[in-house]
Amino acid sequence: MAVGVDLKVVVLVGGVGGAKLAHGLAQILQPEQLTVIVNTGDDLWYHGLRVCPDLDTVMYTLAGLVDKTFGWGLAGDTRHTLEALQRYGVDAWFGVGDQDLATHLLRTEWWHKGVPLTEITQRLTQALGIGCRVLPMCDAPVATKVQTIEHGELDFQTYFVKLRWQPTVTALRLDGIEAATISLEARAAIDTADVILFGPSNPWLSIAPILAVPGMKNALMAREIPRVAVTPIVEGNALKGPASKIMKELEYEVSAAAVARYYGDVVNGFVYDERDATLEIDTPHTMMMDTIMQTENDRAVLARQVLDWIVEWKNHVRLGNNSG
Ligand code: FO1
Repeated sequence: MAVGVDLKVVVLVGGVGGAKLAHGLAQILQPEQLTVIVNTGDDLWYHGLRVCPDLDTVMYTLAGLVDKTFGWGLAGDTRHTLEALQRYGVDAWFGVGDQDLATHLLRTEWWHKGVPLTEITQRLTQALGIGCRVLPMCDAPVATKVQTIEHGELDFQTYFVKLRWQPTVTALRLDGIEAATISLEARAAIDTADVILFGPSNPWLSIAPILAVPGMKNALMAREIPRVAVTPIVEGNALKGPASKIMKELEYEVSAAAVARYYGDVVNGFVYDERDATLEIDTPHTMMMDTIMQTENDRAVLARQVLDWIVEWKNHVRLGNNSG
C-alpha cells in the first residue's frame, strides 16, 4: 500500500539511529510531509563554538553528506585543525573535522547575533538542500549531565566521547530545561501531525530530553493520533551506543518490552523487532518488523512498513474496530 499522500509525520530523534529512520522517511515522503524534532541535550561549547552533534548528524545524513563509517561528521573530512590544536597542547579528544567546523562557525556567529537555534537550523538545512523541516527540541541551551559512580557528574560529551561511555551511570539531569519552552514551530508541527514517531534512538539520552522540554509532552499527548516508538533494542542489545548498558545501570530489564514500558502512555503504538517475537509488549498497538537498518534502502523499507501499518491501523479505527 502506498503511503498516504497527505500524511503529516513528526519524528523525534537523537543521533545516528534516529537519523537513519528520518532519512528513510525523507526518501518516501514529500518534504512538506516530514518534520524531524532533534535532541539538543548533547550540545556543547567547543573552543568557543556551539556544536549540536545530533542536529548535525541528522542534517548531514539527510543531505547525504554524513561519514558512513562513523554515522556522524562529514564524509571525507580532515582533522588538520585538531592536529594544530594538539600542537598547542590541547587534549583534542572531540573529533571535529575541518569542514564540520564551517557548520559550527556559522551557527556560533548567528547564535551570538541572537538568531534562535530553530532559525539557524533552518538556514543550515536549506543551504544543504534538505527539504523537510529539521527542528531543535527547543531554542534554549539545555545540557544533559550524567551522574556516574566513578567521576561524579560529567558533561555529556565527556561521558560519551572522552570516556567512551564506560563510567557507570546512576542518574541523568537536564541542565537548563526549566528555562526551555516548546517552540512555535515544534508546537505547530505536532498540532497538525497525523502521526508522531519516536525514532530508534536512546530513550534515556535522546528522547527523554525532548519529552522534558516544557510543553512538549502535553502537546504530544493531546493528539489522539498514532504515537509510535520504534525499538532501539533488539535481542537485548542496543544496535549502537550505550542504551543497553545504561538500561542495566539504571536497573531496567534490557529488552524492547522494557523500552515500551518506559515510554508508557506517551506512545500508543510500538514497533519491535521480529527477532524478539516472543516478547510481550504492553502498548495498545504493536507490530513486529525487521527494524535493523543496514543499507540506505533498509531505511526507506522500514519507514514505509511503519507508515503502512499505521495507515491500516487508522483505517481500522475509522471503520469502528479499535483492536489491533
Ligand atoms: N562521536 C564520537 O564518538 N567521537 C567524537 O570525537 C565525536 C565528535 C563529534 C563531532 C561533531 C559531531 O557533530 C558529532 C561528534 N560525535 C563524536 C558524535 C556525538 O558525540 C554522538 O554521536 C552524539 O552526541 C550521541 O548522539
